[in-house]
Amino acid sequence: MSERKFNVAVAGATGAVGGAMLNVLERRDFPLNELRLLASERSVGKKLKFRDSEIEVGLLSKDAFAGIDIALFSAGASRSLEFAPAAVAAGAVVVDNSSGFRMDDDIPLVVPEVNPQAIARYKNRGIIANPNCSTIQMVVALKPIYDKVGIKRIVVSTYQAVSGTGAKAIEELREQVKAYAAGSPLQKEVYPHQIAFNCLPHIDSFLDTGYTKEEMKMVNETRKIFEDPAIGVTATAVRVPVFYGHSESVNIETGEKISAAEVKELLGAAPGMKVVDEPSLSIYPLALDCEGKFETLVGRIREDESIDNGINLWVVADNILKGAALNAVQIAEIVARDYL
Ligand code: NAP
Ligand code: 3JM
Repeated sequence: MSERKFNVAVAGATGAVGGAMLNVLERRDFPLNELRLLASERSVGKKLKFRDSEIEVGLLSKDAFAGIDIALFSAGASRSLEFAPAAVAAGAVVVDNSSGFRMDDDIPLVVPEVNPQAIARYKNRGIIANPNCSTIQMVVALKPIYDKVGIKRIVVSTYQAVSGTGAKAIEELREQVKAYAAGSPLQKEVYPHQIAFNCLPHIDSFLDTGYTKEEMKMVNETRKIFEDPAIGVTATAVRVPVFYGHSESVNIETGEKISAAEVKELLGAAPGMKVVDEPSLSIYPLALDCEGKFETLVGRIREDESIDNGINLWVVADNILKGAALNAVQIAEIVARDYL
């Protein structure tokens, strides 16, 4: 490891993902020289804790990136589209958490456990895209199976935590639960329906096909990451009243037969994965158990007896960590180690 230290900017530092980025940079001891925190004018002057000090938040603007080596963006897609090119022009490599650039042909879409080689293509435009949270944890779990026997089709249903919508949604669930317990009327602003004690089959906006954009992110991003346009993917994305941790029921049709025992062994040895699968002891991955963890948890591994070559999995990860901040910092670590 070289001795070099890097100047890193976090755009969206005051948000749910931005806060987790600070936490991950600290936990992984990223080789930092300067850490620059950026957000909207609402937050300018606010101080955020990092290691033993406090860092003042500056304004996200086109001239905020002078001297920055790596810029981590999590301030929404429109801010990425507006400010990431300016960060690149100032000499930074951008790791973008939004959907703004993910499907651009000349921008790599990267999960380090799955396609780290794609990072080299950042030189096209200076930007590397981080996939959607639901895609990341699914492809981490599927990669070893894909490499061993191929995957023809994926049917996935998600159970997604409110933290995926941001800081305001975390507050909305907390307030609704409190109001319910107090017998007061429940207020809703972030979601179109009450989220407490409910499940909403609606994440991001609806398309004319009847699918949501969130569902199509899983379809299109999975094909791009596996570089396999032929893989069939169909998704149903559901918001559930959980604070942290997305859970997914994943059904796959493989190219060749593979047993549940073989899948368990493969995934047990896979990077970034932890098998949690002792159903007779009521042990399986739980959203509550993944909070704060870097690993993607997998369990309920079993054969789908309704088809010749089918497997069912239950995949759980901290959506703010592996689904966003951790994945972005892992990419930044590779950029710093291998490319700068
Ligand atoms: P959040 O808690 O609502 O935070 C939003 C952040 O963006 C805050 O720091 C906010 O600053 C900043 N921001 C908003 N409008 C801005 C503006 N006009 N100029 C400058 N900064 C602005 O949301 P979050 O959950 O952290 O998510 C942030 C973004 O990350 C999402 O919009 C999404 O694109 C991406 N994301 C990706 C994944 C993934 O799956 N990879 C998951 C979640 C989120 P203020 O505090 O000053 O308002
Ligand atoms: C996760 O631009 C925005 O308002 C951001 C919406 C958003 C996204 C997105 O589309 O970038 C919120 C939460 C994501 C995502 O990861 O795709």
